[in-house]
Amino acid sequence: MITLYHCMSARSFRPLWALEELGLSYKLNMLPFPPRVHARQYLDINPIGTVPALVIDDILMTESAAICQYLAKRFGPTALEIDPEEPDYAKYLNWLHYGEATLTFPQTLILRYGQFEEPQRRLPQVVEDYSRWFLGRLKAISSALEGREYLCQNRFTIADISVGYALMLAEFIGLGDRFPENVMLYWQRLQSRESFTKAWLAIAREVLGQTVQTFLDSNDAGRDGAFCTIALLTPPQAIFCSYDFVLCYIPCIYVLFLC
Ligand SMILES: N[C@@H](CCC(=O)N[C@@H](CS)C(=O)NCC(=O)O)C(=O)O
Repeated sequence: MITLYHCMSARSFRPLWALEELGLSYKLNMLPFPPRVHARQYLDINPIGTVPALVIDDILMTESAAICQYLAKRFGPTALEIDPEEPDYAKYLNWLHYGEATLTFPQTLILRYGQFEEPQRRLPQVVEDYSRWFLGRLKAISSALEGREYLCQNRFTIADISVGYALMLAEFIGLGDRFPENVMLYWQRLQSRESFTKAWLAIAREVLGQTVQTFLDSNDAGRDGAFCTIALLTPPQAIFCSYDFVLCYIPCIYVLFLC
């Protein structure tokens, strides 16, 4: 049994997307953000209180890129990973970790000091500096994509999931219109995958199936913005989620939770 603990828009989207790519069955457990404040019992599962947490065969994993790597290896062989014998193996590992370590971390600073700190603790200079820092690091992605549809070996891999999540978060926080053109096209290509839509539908099912109270309780958006989301998918399935509201639209059904 695989259980994935996830908060809206958090890095746990990476393993969720990988689970859908691999066609595995899993239990998705949505938590209010931040769980260490709003779901104290979660600390019994993951003592550091972060998401993702993936529990499989009594093993706990808490790093989003490592979980993707584990799933691909354990449930492969799959084209989602690159073998050491393939020419792009080193690039693959590099992009897999670049997505988290280089592209996601600066965004947590942007969110924290731009939106979630008390107004008197906000630091516009940090927001500006780390926005530029992030956009500067995107240049490597832009170069890597020249003449390619995906980052390595001309096929979609979990390295694209890792970087794709960082692009999703960047779009949510308003940096999307500053992506280089080929990065934007790449991001659109990633979103058009069936697994991406299925991941969002899994979230929608879980949100619709659980008590609204969980979301009503979570009104502080945490410190790194995992609950701050505006996600728009191609109709007919679209989900808009935000700090202020969660709106899920599944064909012909609108549900509005006011938080
Ligand atoms: N490097 C970890 C970072 C995990 C992490 O910090 N997750 C954030 C959400 S995106 C979190 O759970 N924050 C809540 C907290 O710090 O209490 C990963 O890639 O999974």
